[in-house]
Amino acid sequence: MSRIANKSFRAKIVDAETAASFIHHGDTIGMSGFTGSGYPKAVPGALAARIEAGHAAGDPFKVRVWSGASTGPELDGALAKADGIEFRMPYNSDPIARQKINAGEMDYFDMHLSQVAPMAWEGFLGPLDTAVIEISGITPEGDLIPSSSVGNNKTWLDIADKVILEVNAWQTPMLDGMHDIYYGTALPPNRVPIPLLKSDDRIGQPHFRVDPDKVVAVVETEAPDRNAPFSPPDATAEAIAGHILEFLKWEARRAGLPPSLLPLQSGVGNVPNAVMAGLIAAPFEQMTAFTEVIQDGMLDMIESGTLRMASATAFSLSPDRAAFFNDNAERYRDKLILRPQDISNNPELVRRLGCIAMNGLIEADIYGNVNSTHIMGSKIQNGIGGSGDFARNGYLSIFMTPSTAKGGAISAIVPQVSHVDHISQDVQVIVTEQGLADLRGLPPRKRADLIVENCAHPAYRPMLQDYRARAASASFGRHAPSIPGEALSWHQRFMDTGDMKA
Ligand code: 0RQ
Repeated sequence: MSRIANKSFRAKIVDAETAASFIHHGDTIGMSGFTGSGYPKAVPGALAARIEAGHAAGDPFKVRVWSGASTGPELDGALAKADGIEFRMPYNSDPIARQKINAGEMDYFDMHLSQVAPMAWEGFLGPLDTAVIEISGITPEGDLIPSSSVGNNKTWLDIADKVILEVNAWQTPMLDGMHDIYYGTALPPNRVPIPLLKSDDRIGQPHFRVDPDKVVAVVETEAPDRNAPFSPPDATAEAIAGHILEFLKWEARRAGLPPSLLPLQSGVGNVPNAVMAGLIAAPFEQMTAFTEVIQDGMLDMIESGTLRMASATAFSLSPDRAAFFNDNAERYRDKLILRPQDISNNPELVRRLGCIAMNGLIEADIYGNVNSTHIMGSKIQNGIGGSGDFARNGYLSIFMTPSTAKGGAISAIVPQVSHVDHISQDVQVIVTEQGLADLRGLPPRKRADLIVENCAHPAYRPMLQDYRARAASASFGRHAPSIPGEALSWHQRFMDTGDMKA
């Protein structure tokens, strides 16, 4: 049965090539997609082919691409490979796009994910020519049933001049009803409180509205999301998860938190997934998540009954779990809510609910500043994503990492971070497989004591102790002692020799 229940939209069905012909050099395109789910799968490839043909004919064809967060190889990968992206925002994990950005061939604007939609509305980012949005169906009334991610789709549909829809029949029809699209946002000075008091509150409607006159093409697809497998937790991930669970149990007793704790936010990746796995056995019950992405670990927590419900903006599942979800979506219908990312990550809501934010990091310094994005200070890995939205505003902000990278050649704890995403005031707890540092209420030198003793790898701990001892007497000031000429020398040494120790 067709997913397009509206006659006038059915009349707009075309192939991907025809749809892509509506996009021109210099256009800005608002793509759907968030952490590899719900991104358009056909039009970007057809656009990449058009761009390649244009380049072959000497035509300088490039577009500006906005999205929710990361997408998939059929979108960022295909367009980057075709040298078709002039500018990209706000989050990317595609390896080809990453290589072009780091080669200085593609502009990239990395920003907090909750701020993208408001900033687009405010007009700072310029006009949006075309929205290309994956949906899972169209109702008889012409409303759009969202797909496996919501991201910025509501905003792109509202502000774009033209709209291209991809209706993906691979997505389970059971998604219908899981979304909560809030249409109450306004710009200052007309903003009002967002009426959400609990993770499971529904404050919007299940479908997107779209002005049918703007819809220039509808493309039918049947293709899976980019679902990446998680590696089973290794000893490092299990140790990190263990420290966090002990800490959460202690914190729950100390602060008299309820058995359901507080709403969880968990970043993407193997380690946060391992923490979720660990929570299944923890003595918490009826927990909720108010987070960005629903990953395998959260589905497992729901299956086990530990997690009552999860609110997010997207799925980020392994292929096995995605297939399982598609086959069993019915039983998750009252347990999952997908919202626009300006709501799922909204600082007002994160602060009100008191989320427990748990995110990965690239490196942290002895004072607790965190670098989540740039390797050696200059090479972007992914982007800040939603980590800042949650870290600054949560009840607790936990950052986790293995204590070393690149087989031990890099320490994740350094004298000074080579790039700052999260200032020390936004970083309350740092965890490695070595241990956990609860930094709340501590001045810089005491923070450094804990981070070096509890989190640094033994191979680097004496080097950090030596740096601190010398900084204690050589520093210009004694509040947060440092030796500026030496603070980044570890990074320079790695770039020169391939090892921070050598
Ligand atoms: O590179 O694959 O080339 O070896 O960085 O590191 O260990 O695989 O860790 O996948 O958990 O990612 C911070 C990037 C961690 C992620 C970050 C190298 C390492 C490897 C990846 P290789 P791992 P993870 C919600 C929250 C920002 C967004 C965010 C991230 C690669 O967590 O993107 O939090 N966070 N969003 O070798 C040099 C170091 C390194 C290092 C790791 N100290 N120096 N290289 N690497 N540490 C989700 C969203 O917002 C969508």
